[in-house]
Amino acid sequence: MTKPKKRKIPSKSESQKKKSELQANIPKNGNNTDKPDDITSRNRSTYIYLVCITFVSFLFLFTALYCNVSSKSINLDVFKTKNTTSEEEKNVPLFEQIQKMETIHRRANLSLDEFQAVYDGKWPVLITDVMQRWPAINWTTEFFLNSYGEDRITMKAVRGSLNKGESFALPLKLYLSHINEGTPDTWTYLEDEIFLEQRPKLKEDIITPVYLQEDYFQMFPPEIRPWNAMLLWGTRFSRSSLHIDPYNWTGTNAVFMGLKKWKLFEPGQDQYLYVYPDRKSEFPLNCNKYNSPIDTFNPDYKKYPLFKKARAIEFDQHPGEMLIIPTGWFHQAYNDDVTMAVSSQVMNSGNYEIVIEEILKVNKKLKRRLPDNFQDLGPVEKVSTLMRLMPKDILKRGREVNDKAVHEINKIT
Ligand SMILES: O=C(O)CCC(=O)C(=O)O
Repeated sequence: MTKPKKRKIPSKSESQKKKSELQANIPKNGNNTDKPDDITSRNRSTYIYLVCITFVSFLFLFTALYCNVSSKSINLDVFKTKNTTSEEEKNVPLFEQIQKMETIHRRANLSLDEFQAVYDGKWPVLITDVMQRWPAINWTTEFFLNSYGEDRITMKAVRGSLNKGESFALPLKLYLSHINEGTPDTWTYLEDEIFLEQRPKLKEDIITPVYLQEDYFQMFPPEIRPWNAMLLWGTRFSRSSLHIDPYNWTGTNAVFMGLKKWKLFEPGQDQYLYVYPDRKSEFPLNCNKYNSPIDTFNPDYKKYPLFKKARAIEFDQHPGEMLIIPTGWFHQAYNDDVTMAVSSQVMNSGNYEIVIEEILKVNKKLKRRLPDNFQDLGPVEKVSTLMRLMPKDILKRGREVNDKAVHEINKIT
């Protein structure tokens, strides 16, 4: 090992020599006419200047940190919740916990308490240990071909761009015979809301996890209850639009095969997402439709320059993982392989007020029927009151729409 060199301390005479050299170098008639005293006072000014700069830098750093923390105030609040923080999290410094909220969390053994305190309505989460208990985890292409190959499904075929799609109904085996033919410009996507609903035995292969057991949609009459197990089976390159789910519900997505990529946008970024104004879902119990024309996996920045400012959390979802998307988050999925998944939704104590608000924004007749004390009611009473007061014409239209959807699929074209 080489010994570190000792720094040479100049002797007194050497330092005096240096001082006199310095003085000798001061030009007599030049711009610099400082005398030794002036040099000392200039050094003092430099020192004060440096102290000021350091102080201002610290002030700036502190303000930046403070703003960052403030902008995460929702997340901070959840960590204040008593009795819900795991032992592991108690030992992690708060700043690190906030940092962790920048990405998706993969969680196993997540308690219901912690789910409600940390994730529900606040931050997306991938649950990695529930699907393993479902009989559906054994679903394969062969199983579907053998058992349901002749059955008809609905699908979307897209050519050129995300917004140029056409819907078709055809036998599952015909659809699957083209499942490996997706290209970046041409893809097909089986998006069928009623396939599983019409096959209750098959639907039983999916077990509702504890996080989704509270679901006020089950109090809706069947005519207007959203179908709650959409089968999604896409070629490589297939994708959804960028959207918030209807009624602002909490969405779920369980992947059985393939690879799904996601971009999720924390609420408060609508100004960058070019959301279509005034669109409606056309559900019998109607609601606003919050959709964006942007394909976030192939964005057209010329057309949508503000989109550059939007911040997404991006991640892959693998088979056996179930995603829970909080209310109010714009999201888009992209299948990077032939991918099969089932999506669903809940209305629960974490989002029921938002869902009711979305329903009442559009259904004015229902809103006019509400009793004066509606705001004082609890969640279950609120939902049952709404259902009791539901106008008959909405229920009638619900029956018609459901019948039509079933008829369309079974119609040979
Ligand atoms: O997996 C997908 O294609 C996305 C589905 C989705 O976003 C939804 O069901 O709301």
